[in-house]
Amino acid sequence: MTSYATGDWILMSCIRALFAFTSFQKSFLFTRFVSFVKVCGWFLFGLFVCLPSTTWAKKGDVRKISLYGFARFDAIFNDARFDFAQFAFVVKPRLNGKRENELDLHPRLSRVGVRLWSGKLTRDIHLDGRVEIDFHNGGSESRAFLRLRHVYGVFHFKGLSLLFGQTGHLVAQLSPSANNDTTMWNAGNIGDRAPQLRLGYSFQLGRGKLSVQVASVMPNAVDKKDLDKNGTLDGQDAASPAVHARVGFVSPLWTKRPFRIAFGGVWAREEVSKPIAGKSEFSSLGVFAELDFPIHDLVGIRGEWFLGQNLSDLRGGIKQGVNPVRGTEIRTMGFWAEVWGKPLKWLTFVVGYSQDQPNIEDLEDGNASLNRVFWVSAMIRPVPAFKIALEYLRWYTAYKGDKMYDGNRVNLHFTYYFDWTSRF
Ligand SMILES: [Ca+2]
Ligand SMILES: [Ca+2]
Ligand SMILES: [Ca+2]
Repeated sequence: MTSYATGDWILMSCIRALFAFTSFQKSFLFTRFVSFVKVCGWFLFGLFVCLPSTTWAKKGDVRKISLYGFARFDAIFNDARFDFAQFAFVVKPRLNGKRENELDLHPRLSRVGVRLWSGKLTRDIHLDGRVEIDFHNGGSESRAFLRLRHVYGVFHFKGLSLLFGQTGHLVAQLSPSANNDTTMWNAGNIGDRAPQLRLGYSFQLGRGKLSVQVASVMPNAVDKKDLDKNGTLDGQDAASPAVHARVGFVSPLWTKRPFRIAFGGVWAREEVSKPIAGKSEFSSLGVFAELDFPIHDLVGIRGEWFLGQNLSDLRGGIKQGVNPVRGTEIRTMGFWAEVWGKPLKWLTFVVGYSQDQPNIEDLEDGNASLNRVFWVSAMIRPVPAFKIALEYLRWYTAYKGDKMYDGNRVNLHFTYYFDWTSRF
């Protein structure tokens, strides 16, 4: 305050000295003029003081931003009753033997994302990140709620990386091209999204790159499992994170698209305070494989395979992790595979098959014992900004002690893409 008063006195004296022998000093405008000069003077002084520190603060500031996403509209027709008409996981048993039709129109998969790249924090460390949302989180059909898909930052230090936030599960990262909503989850495709802390190291191996990663993942982020209904997720109750590990290899081939193979494993514990059929602890275990093999620029195959027990939190086992009647984990195995063809630059065809088949001995009558989907899709993208796609899915769900039910699902969707990048 003292330095402000001294500075103010010096400024005032200078102004008075400047106009000491003029009549302007006596005019009514002089006070206003002095106030104006004072404000400008202090503003410039503040700028002068702050500018060097602002320059220092720029270390690690965002240097590049990309705003991306799309507006999308889906029209879906089902000729049988699914668990959800909009986002199907299983075909439901027929009510009174009746086959029912369903129709759904929605824009919920529309997406907005921001990618951020920061300047170097030190000579070797830099930071980047991402926030991405869509609108598939409930609400009415005209007032959808936001859904957080990705929100994370990543430190990079030479080959090392540390990711903190939420993104896709570390294992089983591929997804089929059709059914972009439930992506054949619980029907052969495994791996969703969850909060996590992920450490990775990657290095050059021949012409390709090998990466080794391990992650501490929030358990029950997807299946919300609370078997004893005590209000605490059973993975939270166990007080240990799910551990995911993955080794992946990506290498250029004779094609534009790279070859990719990966193997992963998952381990997690769950605990209940009120025993379920005499058991208080459950474990989740799984092994995973991913393959993306472009045979030619015009054709390729992709797919995944998994085997494990209590995998409902990763979308395996047809939504079934633990059998609450017996207090035992449900074992399951599943896979998906698709062949894609791109005969023209703007045209892609896909044919695929997937299935998830829990061990029938681990199930009770009425539990889903097999969930399988066959799909064909055609995608037309005449310009990068626009895509129209038509998908046909033939779906089968079998129930123990009952029979297998089938359903046909047709999905037409339109997408307008945008992508804008700015550098500072
Ligand atoms: Ca997957
Ligand atoms: Ca619980
Ligand atoms: Ca506990």
